[in-house]
Amino acid sequence: MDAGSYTGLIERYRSVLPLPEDCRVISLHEGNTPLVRCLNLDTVNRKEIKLYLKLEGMNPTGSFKDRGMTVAITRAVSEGCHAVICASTGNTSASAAAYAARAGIKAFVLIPEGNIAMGKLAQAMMHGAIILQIRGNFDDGMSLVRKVADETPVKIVNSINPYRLQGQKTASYEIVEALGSAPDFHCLPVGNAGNISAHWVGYSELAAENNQNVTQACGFCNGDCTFISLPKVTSKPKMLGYQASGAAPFITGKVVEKPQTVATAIRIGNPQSWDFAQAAINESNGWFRSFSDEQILNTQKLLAASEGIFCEPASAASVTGALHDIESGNVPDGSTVVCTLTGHGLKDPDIAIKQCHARLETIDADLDSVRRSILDDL
Ligand code: AN7
Repeated sequence: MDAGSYTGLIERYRSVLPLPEDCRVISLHEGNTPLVRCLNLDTVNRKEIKLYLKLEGMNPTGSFKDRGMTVAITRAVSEGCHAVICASTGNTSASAAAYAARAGIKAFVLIPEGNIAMGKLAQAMMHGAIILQIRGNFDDGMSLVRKVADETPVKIVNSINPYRLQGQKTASYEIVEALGSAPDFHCLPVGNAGNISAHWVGYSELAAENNQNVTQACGFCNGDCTFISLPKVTSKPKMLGYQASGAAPFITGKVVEKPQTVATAIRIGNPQSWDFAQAAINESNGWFRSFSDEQILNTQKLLAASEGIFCEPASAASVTGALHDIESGNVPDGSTVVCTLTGHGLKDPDIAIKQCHARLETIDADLDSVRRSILDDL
């Protein structure tokens, strides 16, 4: 470990991660992401809600996937794997490609042709993944990956790989450490349903009776203080999962054959972690809800314009849902709420520019024109 600096979530949370002690850690110093309080949203202030945004877009490849990928790739390498594979709506492929590059192994990624955000495609290409664009959607890709991994020596790094969820649970640990307790509500966008399941694992571990035995490698020092203990947690949040209306199997109660949404990250009709996610909702007394693309994009813009925080469309589903449930009183006044912003806004510049009506004014390059424009707008 580098003296005095954070070196990634495996070093920090080693004692609660299922990895061999002597394994070579594949890390890009993921995790330790900001938890930022909203200051300017009317609904939130009126109802005296403490709303925090967990900025998972600040991970090395710009999404929460890095938490799971560091553990899955570290584990795969420790088992002697030379190649990994995933189906992806984009972020998993970007993360798998980056961590495979770091490890010096091959990554095969299956992505739906024409339905992945430009930034994510650029990442998979730059990191040297072998990219298979399929004439089909994520769910088609997922079922192909399951089949091909049975007959070829490639390790699946989708969230059906249990090490992915183990890594992703560390987001809950960070939130509890930052707040000193669990929030009352935790809101997430739901696609394949791995992340909401992983968060519930994390909160449940922290609230388990024997959690005083859980100690953490601190990650911030060079041996003087190797372990810190976690806050004693007595409660767990209600988990709220939000989907796009055109890709909402948890709302319709059955697989959606042709999922459609502008939030391509969550354009998934057959979530692989269906049962885990449903259990998280049931056990926590939470709920699922869905919102239109228009509502999701409006929230994306609202966050960017009023809080200075730019997330990708799928991520905005969490705040869309939170604001709805706060306004309608399902989330009581005064509650502490965490929304996960799963991916960075820069992942998908096309959608941002297309939906945003910001004025782009072209003027002559002279002082008069600039001055006139400023005075017009002051
Ligand atoms: C930004 O990359 O499934 O419910 O293949 O990229 O755990 O699937 C991405 C999912 C939310 C949904 N927000 O999380 C993939 C992929 C963003 C995402 C989700 C995804 P899960």
